[in-house]
Amino acid sequence: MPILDTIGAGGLPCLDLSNTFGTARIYLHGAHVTSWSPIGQRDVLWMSAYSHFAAGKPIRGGIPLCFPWFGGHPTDASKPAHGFARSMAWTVHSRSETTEHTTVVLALSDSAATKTAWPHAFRAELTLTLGRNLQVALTITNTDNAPFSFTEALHTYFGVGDITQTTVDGLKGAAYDDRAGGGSVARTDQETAVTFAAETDRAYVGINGPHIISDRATGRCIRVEKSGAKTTVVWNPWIAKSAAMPDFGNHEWPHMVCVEAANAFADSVTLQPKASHCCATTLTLV
Ligand code: TA6
Repeated sequence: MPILDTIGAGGLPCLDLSNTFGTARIYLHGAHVTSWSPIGQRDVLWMSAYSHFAAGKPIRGGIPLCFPWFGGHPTDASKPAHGFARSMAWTVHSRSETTEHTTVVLALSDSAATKTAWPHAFRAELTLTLGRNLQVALTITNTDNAPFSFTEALHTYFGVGDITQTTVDGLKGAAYDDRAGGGSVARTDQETAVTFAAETDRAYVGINGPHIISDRATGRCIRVEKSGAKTTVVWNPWIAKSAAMPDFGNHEWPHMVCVEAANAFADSVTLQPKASHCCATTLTLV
């Protein structure tokens, strides 16, 4: 089954994967997965109709890669939110196909440009595997001669019929940082499942999942599994925050939810020289 080199939106190069289980698209820009459609199903991932597709700008939707920091830069607000990995050109490292999986690996290494933002030598590999489910894995290797620490996320946007009829489970009893409205309030999740009635921006640390997204408006359920990811972030911008984003349509917020496999806040990762760490998520339509 083919892995086709093609030109996507904005004239950006991408790879289109297809096999008996479905199709997926990944852009070399940001190693950004923008589409996953299991056979006979509509896309599981959400994309804004207003997304940029341009060098240096992140794509809005799909699976943005947040690295080497999650959220705002810890000390320098002039640096890009969620790090630089999602706005840089990656290269194709390898492709492979079996009867069960179609796999591509994209790579990004340190450069003069990355070192101005983050003074460390690293190699990042993004492995996309299309099979009965979708697996996305971000492996970071310390190629420097001193330890470094980073935070990261596979910032997955899921398409839903109506956020007000959508729930996310697997978080009951867990502590989280309520970041809605730009705040930071420590809370404990008392709900059987997260429901949405306003801007929702929650970071749960030390949580393994899995999580089920139940989209009652369409009857769809998506299982989100994580490995090497101790943080789960749940986000919907709601009305005001989405209206403030030029690459996010004013009427798009009811149709998406982010459930992110991450290592952020207290879950930051420290790597010794030559060590590697893999943060992965497996998405399954159930
Ligand atoms: O993961 C949730 C979050 O950190 C929100 O606070 C919001 O900023 C979102 O990421 C999107 O960030 P972006 O830089 O892609 O607009």
